[in-house]
Amino acid sequence: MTHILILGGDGYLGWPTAMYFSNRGHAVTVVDNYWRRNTCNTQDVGMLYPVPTLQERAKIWFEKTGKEIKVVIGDLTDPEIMRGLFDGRVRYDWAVNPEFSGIPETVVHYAEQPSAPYSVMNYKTANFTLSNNLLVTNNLMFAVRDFSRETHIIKLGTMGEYGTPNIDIEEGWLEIEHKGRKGKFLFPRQASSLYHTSKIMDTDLFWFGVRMWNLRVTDLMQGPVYGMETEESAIDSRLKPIFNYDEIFGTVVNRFIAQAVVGYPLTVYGKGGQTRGYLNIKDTLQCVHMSEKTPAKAGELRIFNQIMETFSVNQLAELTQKVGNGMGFNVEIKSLENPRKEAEEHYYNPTYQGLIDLGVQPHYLTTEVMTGMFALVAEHKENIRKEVIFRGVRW
Ligand code: USQ
Repeated sequence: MTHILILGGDGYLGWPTAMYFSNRGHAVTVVDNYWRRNTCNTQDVGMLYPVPTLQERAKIWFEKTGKEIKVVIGDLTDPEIMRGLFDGRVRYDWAVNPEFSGIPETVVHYAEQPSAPYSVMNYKTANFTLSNNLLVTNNLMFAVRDFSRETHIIKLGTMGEYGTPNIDIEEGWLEIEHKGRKGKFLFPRQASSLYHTSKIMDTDLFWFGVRMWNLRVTDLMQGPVYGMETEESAIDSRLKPIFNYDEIFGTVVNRFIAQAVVGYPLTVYGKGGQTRGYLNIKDTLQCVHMSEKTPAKAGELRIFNQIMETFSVNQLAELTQKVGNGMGFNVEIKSLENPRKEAEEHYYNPTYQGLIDLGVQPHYLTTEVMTGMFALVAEHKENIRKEVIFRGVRW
């Protein structure tokens, strides 16, 4: 049994990851400051269904499975809170056994402001995004440097770090030949929001830590995730992850399904040729698990592109319409003037073989998978507030 520390354990991906590892026999500690929940309230964007607090969810998980997930509520931009997770000063806000679980063998770092629109709303949200994301990352890097250099850091990056270049996207690195000499460098990055820029800066911080102190880091360049159902959430409906369908925190597939269910025309931004790599939430868990099972070496910054297939926004809208209409919803598609600054028609050819080679078995976005998502979202139809679906945060 190894100890896995999950930073950002209350979020869309953090809580399902905690249950996934706990279910497989690991000791798990989750940390969160409830920023995402609180900001859903301050921004007045509803979630699809209410989600119990982290302490309540850990308690339900223990009652249903007999397995303990320790909970810490705290702000990881405070270095003492981060360091307490490694040196034993931590105080658990919920635990069956409040003794220190010991230094984690693996840290999964999700504790970031994850919304591109939020990051460019105004100078305050931009400042928050940059300071939160970089401070948490730097505090983690120094805690591992000072207390436990063997700990494997799994960090969630984003495919958006690469932008949409006119060349094939490699997994993190690029061999360059320049004036007759060769070298390997981080693939050129060019983000299209300050959130995505903060992720580039995280990568640079860890690349520094790997070179200076031989840290072990896996950086997962993830695409937009969809879905809400995992093996563990099926145990009790109160264990489902936070699910947003609003413009700030909702990702496009989840949004389109919620829109279709309430008869809101699907909000295709601009020409709809924007192509991205997507994955099912179940595959996020597999990818993190496979990365944990085969850690990066000391002094290695290992980068994987964490996507399973690519779609344009138009293809996603057409699939949503086809599935929705087949289920008796009347799904319309409406192109809106794009509030974002991004290429609407572009070349996109990323490599994404590394995680498959580690053993990940993809779940694709088939008609059946989308039908299942429609059914789950439709159960909460009465909670969907049309006025939060689009408000036009402009870049
Ligand atoms: N889009 C629409 N209509 C909508 C919402 C989005 O056309 O109603 C378009 C966007 O313009 C964009 C694409 O769909 O071209 C994806 O947008 P998104 O909101 O699903 O994803 P994004 O803002 O890029 O961010 C999300 C997550 C972020 C993660 C990222 C991966 O919020 O945490 O890092 O996906 S990636 O997109 O590959 O950078």
